[in-house]
Amino acid sequence: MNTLQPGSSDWKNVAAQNQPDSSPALDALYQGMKDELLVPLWTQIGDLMPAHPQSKASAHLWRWKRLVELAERSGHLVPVGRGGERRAIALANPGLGGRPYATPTLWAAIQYLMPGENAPEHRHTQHAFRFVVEGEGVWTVVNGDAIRMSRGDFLPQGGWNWHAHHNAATAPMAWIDGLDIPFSYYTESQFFELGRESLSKAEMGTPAFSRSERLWAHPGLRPVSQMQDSATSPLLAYRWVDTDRALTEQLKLEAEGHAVTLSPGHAAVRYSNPTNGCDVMPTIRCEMHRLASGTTTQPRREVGSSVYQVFDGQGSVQVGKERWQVERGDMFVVPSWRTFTAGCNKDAPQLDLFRFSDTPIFEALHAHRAGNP
Ligand code: 1HN
Repeated sequence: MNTLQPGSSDWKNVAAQNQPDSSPALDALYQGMKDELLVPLWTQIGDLMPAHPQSKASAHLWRWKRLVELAERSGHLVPVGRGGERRAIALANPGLGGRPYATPTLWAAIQYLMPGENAPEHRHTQHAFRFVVEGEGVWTVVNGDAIRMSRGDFLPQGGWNWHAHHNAATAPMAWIDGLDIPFSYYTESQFFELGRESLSKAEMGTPAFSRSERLWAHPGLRPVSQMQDSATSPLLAYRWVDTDRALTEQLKLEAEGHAVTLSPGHAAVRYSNPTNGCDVMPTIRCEMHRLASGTTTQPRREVGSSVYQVFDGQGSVQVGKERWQVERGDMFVVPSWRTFTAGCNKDAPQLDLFRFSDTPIFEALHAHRAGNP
């Protein structure tokens, strides 16, 4: 008897329906399929077509203190240069079989450079960005344009651009890298080339602002010589002073009675490509969220995965059934369709959360769903 209504997706009850009784003939049939590398749909449909995303990735938290400590030890023990290319240490989600993947689509790592060190030039089709939670002194050089990296700065770096890094300071520096490596890996779409081992003296300079910022970092003003839209942002650094001011003004406007926040006390900005207003890269969305003291976000779930880094403050976050107290630098993963809520502690002035996600992939494919559960 069929007790299930149209619209139901309860495989547990329905999967046993209309299955043949076991018999030697049936066993022989299934063995015959196995020998020919064939699989019948009727024994597997519940796994192939779950009612909603069932992520293999876990909600997991990495403490910044531990990341920095291990990066520092690597700085003393492991040279950086051609071959290994980068002193980057990846978050390996415990649900993803030990691969260096934070989520099924996203790579996240802490990278570390000692004073005077250079990471050699190369390029890859994977899109990347750097985000700086503390420190300064490193310049990343993209197509010969040296870009300063300081606390709170966000530096997108679209695929297939040459890039190298150099630490011009007297102290080590750490930052985080985000890339779409797992996405490129599973879709087998990646290319890579080595560049020069060392840059010219001019490229090793330490300008306060890159050529890209001098051309593009003027709000609402586009160089008229640059009317061709680009899939990745030509602006290669989004500075903390600007991000901070945008968030501060959103909360001030809210206090003045204007409905500009996502929910009470929850301001957010998305880093966007000044040529088309879209995400800074075709595969990765990056945002900064600020929660006012004592406020909480609306619970939310969506298709696709995110990685967060606490930029500042203290708060509590809940991902599905997991709940953590978090502080500066801590990183955590929100798997696809897992309900996420964050709150700023009452005794903290605010909680700033940097977030990156694979949402643009699903939006481009019309496969994105989101909601308040
Ligand atoms: C890479 O080129 C960087 O340029 C960071 O800093 C992380 C992970 C895998 C492959 C290349 C960088 C990377 C990477």
